Amino acid sequence: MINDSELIINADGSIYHLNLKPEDIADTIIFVGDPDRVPEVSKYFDRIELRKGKREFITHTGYVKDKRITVISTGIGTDNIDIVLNELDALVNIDFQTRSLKPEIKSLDIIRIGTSGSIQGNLAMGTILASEYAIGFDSLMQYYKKTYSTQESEIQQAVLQTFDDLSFKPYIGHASPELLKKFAFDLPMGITMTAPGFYGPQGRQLRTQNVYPNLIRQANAFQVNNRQITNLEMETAGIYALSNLLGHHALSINAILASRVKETFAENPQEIVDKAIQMVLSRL
Ligand code: R1P
Repeated sequence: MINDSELIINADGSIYHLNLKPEDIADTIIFVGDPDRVPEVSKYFDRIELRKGKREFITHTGYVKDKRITVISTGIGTDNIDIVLNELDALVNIDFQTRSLKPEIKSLDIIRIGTSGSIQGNLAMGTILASEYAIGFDSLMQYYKKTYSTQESEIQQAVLQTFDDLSFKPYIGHASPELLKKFAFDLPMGITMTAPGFYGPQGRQLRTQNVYPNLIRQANAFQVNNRQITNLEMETAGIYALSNLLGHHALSINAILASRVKETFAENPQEIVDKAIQMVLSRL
């Protein structure tokens, strides 16, 4: 039995931060960072049955044709991903009446539609890219026991060689092969770097002096098994690594809005994100 302080259930039977009850979510869940992007996704639903929210976690559940689907905003960063992933997992895999694990563990399909910056000069602005792997430069997975596949271990070793001045060890996560096949069969794929902040942790210096001023150059030069780090954002590694751990299927789709190599930003960011949203919804 899981106690009251480990699994916090609100008076109405909803889970602590997400404010959702088990019946409020579908088995396929779209993650977006920005709460304002939730209605940008659900406006394409044929029917919306539920709108709820608390803090940065806004949720709409509805139908695209006869497919039930949930879209939820995670806010920024893997600290939020820790909350969203664990609470969604609890909603499907813990019986809230008995506070014990359900006999059969359910796997959710999780698809992030996010915005991201390019790390490679040949990755054009406006590209919709799928993350095959992600590297977490944040500390989330320092707190969880995780085993790695051979490929993930190779990526982690290569990271430690290229980013040879780091005082910490980045972690690795992978996309669901099934979701890659279903949603990203014709998309460019890459390795996504996940940072725990937008400025120093992404190599930006406005009025600061950074400990790792070469992050972008190192990321640009990184190579392993003919793969490169393609892009940089703030959630994918946490989503992948926690989903890998909990047995959920995850895929991150990145709308490339900035180039950290060419030092430019998109003129039509909304259009690019909308293209990614429509593409994902058309493949449900
Ligand atoms: C930073 O501006 C935010 O934008 C990106 C980053 O991952 C970070 O969350 O993604 P979203 O647009 O999905 O929030």
